[in-house]
Amino acid sequence: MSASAAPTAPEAAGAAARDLVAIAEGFALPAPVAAVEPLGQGNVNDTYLVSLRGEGQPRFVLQRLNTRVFRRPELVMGNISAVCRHVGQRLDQEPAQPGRLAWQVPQVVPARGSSTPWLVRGEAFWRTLSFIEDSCSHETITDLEHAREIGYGLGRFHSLISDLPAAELADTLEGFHITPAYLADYERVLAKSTAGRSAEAEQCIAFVEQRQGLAPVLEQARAAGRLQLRPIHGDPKINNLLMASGAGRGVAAGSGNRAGSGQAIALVDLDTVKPGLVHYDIGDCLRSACNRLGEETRDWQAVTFDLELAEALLEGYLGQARAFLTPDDFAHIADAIRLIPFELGLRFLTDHLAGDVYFKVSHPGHNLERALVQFQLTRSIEAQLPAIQAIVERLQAEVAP
Ligand code: GN1
Ligand code: MG
Repeated sequence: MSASAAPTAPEAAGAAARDLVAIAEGFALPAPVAAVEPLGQGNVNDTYLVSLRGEGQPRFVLQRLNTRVFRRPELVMGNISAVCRHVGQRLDQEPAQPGRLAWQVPQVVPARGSSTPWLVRGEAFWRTLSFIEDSCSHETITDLEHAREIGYGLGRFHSLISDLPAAELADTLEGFHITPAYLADYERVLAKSTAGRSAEAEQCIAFVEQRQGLAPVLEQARAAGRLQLRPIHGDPKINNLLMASGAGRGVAAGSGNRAGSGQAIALVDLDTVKPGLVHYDIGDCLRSACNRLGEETRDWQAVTFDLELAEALLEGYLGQARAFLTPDDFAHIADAIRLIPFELGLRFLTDHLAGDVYFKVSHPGHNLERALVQFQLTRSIEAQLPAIQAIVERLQAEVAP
């Protein structure tokens, strides 16, 4: 192709937008597609919001699954369908929770003229889910009430899937949240990365070195039979919890809150739903919500773990989850709160050293900055570990099952 025949940036963008519309049209949507726009801040998949022509049409979420990460995407879809079906049945059977908006589950959309809910175009694997309207999500926590709702949302989700046998879900991401496996990966990558490393990278390497012994704490408890595999979300970070925006639909009787605004109503991004330990979810939710600066801050030195937010979040969580947690589960919550930010920092650091091959980055050094944030958060958690343990023990005694 001659240089003059190469598409200009706007032409290429226009063609890409038309391609996206054509892909969205490949799903059994109730009306023609009007627009497809980027949605959210995912680090792994590409996500778009699909709007349809005509007034009052629902919107949809179109996603291209990253098949370098999710190597068996059809199994991911199987897990999502199983969980959505199960939660749907549970919701149909249970009475409404007084004062609460109905909990919502995204619906999987079938491909047009196909029995499967996905489309393969070249190398790309696409799927579409319903969009939860009248909701919003946040990158950082707003206040204590928000923290309590985030905890409620995770507890509600866990409680709704607590009677789904883990064996009914496929292991779609082997090694996900298995900290010793991430440590082994890191060591392999580190051994190969000899090129000049920044002072910050060296600081992170030293941080990991001092905490090697921490890595197996949850896996050892699992191997010893103290913790069991259950269905989990896998990625319940703050922006995956949708809060009612108060824009419509009303609220169940008994609420003092007119539109139920701010209530957690859904936990989305279900790609990582699979068997795991609820502790991975608890740790991930707290590391994400109790860092007021958010995981993308560049001001990593200022990062702290906010104990007050943690207490509110755990209170919200245990109000829903208390009934199915065992004493051994409680005994490992503080470990999980410390471990999961360490693990995520390790994953970011490994990716930085490997040349940014897993997480999307917006600039060189992005993964290193993210690692610094998670390690600073881990430091702050370590300094407050006795207080965290005391909160867990108090709530274990106080929150009635
Ligand atoms: C990734 O792509 P996203 O933002 O949903 C990652 C999570 C991390 C998170 C950190 C499959 O999730 O484990 O906690 O980034 N997902 C996968 O922001 O690795
Ligand atoms: Mg995710």
